[in-house]
Amino acid sequence: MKVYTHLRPDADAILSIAALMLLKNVGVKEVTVNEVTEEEIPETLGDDEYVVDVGLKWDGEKWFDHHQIDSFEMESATSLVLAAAGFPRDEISPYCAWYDLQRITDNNGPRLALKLCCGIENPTQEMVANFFATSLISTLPMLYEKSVVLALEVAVTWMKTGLENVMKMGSRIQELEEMCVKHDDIWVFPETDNPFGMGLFLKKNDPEHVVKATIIKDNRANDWCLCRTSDDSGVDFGLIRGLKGVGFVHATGFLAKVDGTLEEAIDIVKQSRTTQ
Ligand SMILES: [Mn+2]
Repeated sequence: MKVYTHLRPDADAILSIAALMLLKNVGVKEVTVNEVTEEEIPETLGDDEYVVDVGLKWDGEKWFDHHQIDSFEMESATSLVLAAAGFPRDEISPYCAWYDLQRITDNNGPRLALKLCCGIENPTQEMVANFFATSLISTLPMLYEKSVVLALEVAVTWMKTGLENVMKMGSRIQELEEMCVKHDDIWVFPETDNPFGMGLFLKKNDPEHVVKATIIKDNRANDWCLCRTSDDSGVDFGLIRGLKGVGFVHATGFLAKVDGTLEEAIDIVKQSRTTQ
């Protein structure tokens, strides 16, 4: 694989090449990175040739530059490569910590990226966030100065875990969609005891925040696990503490475990409403 990118590649250039490598299953030894000016980019590309983060073109196949896109969405070459492979931003952001940080850093600098992505509230968070941003914007290019192979290896490793989760997420959300039984604003998933993917499932399927609570099977001693969808969903399981069939109730009232039939579990959620 041969990739053309701009001179002195930054984190976006390196990460977009890493994304291409992962998606095309190409190892570091099989990649040649050509640093070029706009004028030096060939007009036509061979079978296994790509242009990232330079070139002012985006065709979703071979050309992945974002500098010509006038958008508040703040695309990056990396996000264009990943989007072309079917990883839209909404699906990537929650599972790849580096994704939004990198994208906004590339467009607006690390200061705004940290503010938007990390919601810094205390010095410890700021320290962690700074470390992360610094490693994004400088470590990858610094590594690159020493060795393109090393920089790409770091980038691929970094990206892999996140994308693996995103990949699992697609089929998981489909599973949840298939098993979801809606009882007005209480949604039940009678065939699973695993909350994996529930957050994104609700984000996609309940954009208006109609759902107050979910019920899945319990993975331990009780029959059902009840969970409110947000702190202000109007449900407080603290209200049903001590009732017949009610086992564990979390101190903050967001989670409860109950015994009995599904109908009884639904009834218990109804009794947990803070506004009747
Ligand atoms: Mn870029």
